[in-house]
Amino acid sequence: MIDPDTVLALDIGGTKMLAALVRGGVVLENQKVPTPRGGNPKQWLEALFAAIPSWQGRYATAGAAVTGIVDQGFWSALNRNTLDLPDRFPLAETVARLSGVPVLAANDAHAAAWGEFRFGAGQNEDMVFLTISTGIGGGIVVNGKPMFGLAGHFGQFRVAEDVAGTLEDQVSGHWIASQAKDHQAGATARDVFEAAAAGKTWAMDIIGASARQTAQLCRNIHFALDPPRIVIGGSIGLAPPYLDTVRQALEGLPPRLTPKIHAAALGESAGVVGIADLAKNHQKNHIEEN
Ligand code: BMX
Repeated sequence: MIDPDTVLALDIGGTKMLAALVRGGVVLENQKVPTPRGGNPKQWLEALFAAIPSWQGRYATAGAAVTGIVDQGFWSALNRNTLDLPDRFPLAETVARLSGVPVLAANDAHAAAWGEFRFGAGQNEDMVFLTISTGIGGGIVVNGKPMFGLAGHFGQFRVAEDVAGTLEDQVSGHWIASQAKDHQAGATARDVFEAAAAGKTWAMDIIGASARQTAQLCRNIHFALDPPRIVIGGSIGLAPPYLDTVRQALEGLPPRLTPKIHAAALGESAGVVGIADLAKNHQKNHIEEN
């Protein structure tokens, strides 16, 4: 028996892929697999569906939240360093074929922003969401509505005319790992946080440099959008002592000019919870329109 309120939610990031059954903002079941470094999106999606065969027939709608830009259901990379995929992959059509139900596709940070707004740290108040993870993603909820398209892609900001690459290439998980190579060969961002927790100064310096850049980004967002709160999530954003370091970098500012930083409440479930709610409402509105 298909429960009309249960949604199959997928979240494909630069490092991991998550599938979940979501109902009313609650994750009923989930499966996590690493995002393959090779292959193509069709193979990644087939691998993800191969991990959830018993879920067929248990959901009425599907949502796909992915790293990259999503326009009318087509998926493209903005930064191939974060995830390399061909332009305009037919994401919604492919997930609809694999799932057998109607699908809504959106950017992963946009979905996570909506999840935190509706069920997490956002408390249904306008907000900006930042995920510091493989890349830097962002979502904006203004007048209670989510923004889509390129909006919120703060990781794609250019740092300066004479600095190649994007802001996320100087801040996020990939950058943190790259800075560690002279200290610990092959270190991942997680290894750097473990080294910092063990008191390694080189690791604490790398994390500090990244967090201070994020603090500057929050100041710029504050001047651009003046949001009541900036909710920060992501594998890097939520790893201690990242947020405390961001807050330290903002100390001493006049209160009105200080961004209000909140830790994301839903952790790695924000994307699947958000895309599930967006997909369910989209389907409901679609039915009401017809
Ligand atoms: C990049 C971009 C964004 C994404 C952000 C976080 C790509 C492939 N992705 O800025 O769309 O939201 O990374 O991605 O261009 P994540 O994989 O770290 O969640």
